Amino acid sequence: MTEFFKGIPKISYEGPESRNEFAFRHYDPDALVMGKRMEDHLRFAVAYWHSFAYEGGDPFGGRTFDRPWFGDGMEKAKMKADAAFDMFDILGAPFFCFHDADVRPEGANFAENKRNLEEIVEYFAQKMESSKTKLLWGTANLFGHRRFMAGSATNPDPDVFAWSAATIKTCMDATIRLGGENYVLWGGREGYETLLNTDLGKEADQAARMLEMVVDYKHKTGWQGTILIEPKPQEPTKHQYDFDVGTVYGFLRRYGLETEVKMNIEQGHAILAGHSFEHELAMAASLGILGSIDMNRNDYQSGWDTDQFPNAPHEVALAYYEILKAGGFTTGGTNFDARIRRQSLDPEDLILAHVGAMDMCARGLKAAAAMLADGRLEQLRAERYADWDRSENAAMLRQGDLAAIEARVLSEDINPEPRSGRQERLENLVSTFV
Ligand code: 3MF
Ligand code: MG
Repeated sequence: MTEFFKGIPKISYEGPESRNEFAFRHYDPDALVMGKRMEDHLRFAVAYWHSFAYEGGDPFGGRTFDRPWFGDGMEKAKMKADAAFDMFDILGAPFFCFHDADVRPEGANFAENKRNLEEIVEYFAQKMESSKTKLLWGTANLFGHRRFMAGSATNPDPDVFAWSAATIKTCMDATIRLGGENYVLWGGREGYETLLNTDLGKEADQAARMLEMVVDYKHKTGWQGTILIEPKPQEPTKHQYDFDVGTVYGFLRRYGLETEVKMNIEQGHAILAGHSFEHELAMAASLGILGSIDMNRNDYQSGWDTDQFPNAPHEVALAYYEILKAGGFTTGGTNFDARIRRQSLDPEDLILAHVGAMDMCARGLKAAAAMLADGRLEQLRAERYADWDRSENAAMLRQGDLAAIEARVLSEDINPEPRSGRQERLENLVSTFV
């Protein structure tokens, strides 16, 4: 146990009446929801970068946090890992996620980066032997260092493509070594600042080749994990190619990769793309590519990707409703891609941010499960399309053609009468569960 979280008790479930802020009021890991443990439904993961690498800076100000592990070198990296696993243990977090740059010291060249990553990964492996916390997914930071400023896979410079491909290999190796269940690709620099210097077709082909190599490497290693793309419409780029679920699916179909890749969908990214979180989840589910989520929230006034912890019960309930309706997570889970505010300086702030978010998600899960069990929402949705089950209408969709349909509309004098969409009644129904 490091000193940093000294005195903070392990968080346990005390129920909704508890007034102890260091306790779960809704997240009871062993409680059964739809016959499955809450912990196994939600599969919470701590984002290493936000909780242990983030120093508190924003575009207008630098570090505000004091952490003993801040600094260079392997000893600091190991101290950071010690503190991280202390927090995982306090929270009872089943998973964590990380980028290479979050856990290893930056080397002078690729070889040193590789050596540093392999050394710290072995340290993680040792710690994981005596911890319940597993790896949900690993990923490469191909956006922070200046070498990636014009992209990684989509970079006009082939040497950056090579460096990125080599880095992805080391991060996939790390993910596999630590038993990770997924590998994520967020293309933060895979986009453009201006079309004036961009060849969209060439960059798409480069991005596709990189993804094909990732899929090929997965099969070569025999790893059974899931490859996930995390969409985001912009920020830091003016336009990011993986704009949203629909755009990524079109890209996957264009290159024949739609059965090899699923989505890691982030609440804040969906909002930035002009969608609701549940829209992106429902879209991914309808396309068969729903994989995992980055759970957080944006500040609706600033419009930025503020990566705050979720605190809107309605939004969280509708998100888990789509996830449960799709059958729940398999290899995916709920990664808190969220950070405390730069004024939240104390160790307790980091713990309690996660306690509140885990409880919020547990509330959402319970509400979603109750809505699904009640069944009225799905029944009313099905009723709205019921006429399509009539034989003549099913036949029209299956084998009709315009001339035959025209003849039918004329002969049967079809003259459709609009019916209510009942939106407010459905919203009222949802509100009774949240
Ligand atoms: C940026 C993000 C990223 C991704 C991470 C893993 C730094 O808005 O959401 O967090 O989640 O790179 O893909
Ligand atoms: Mg994210």
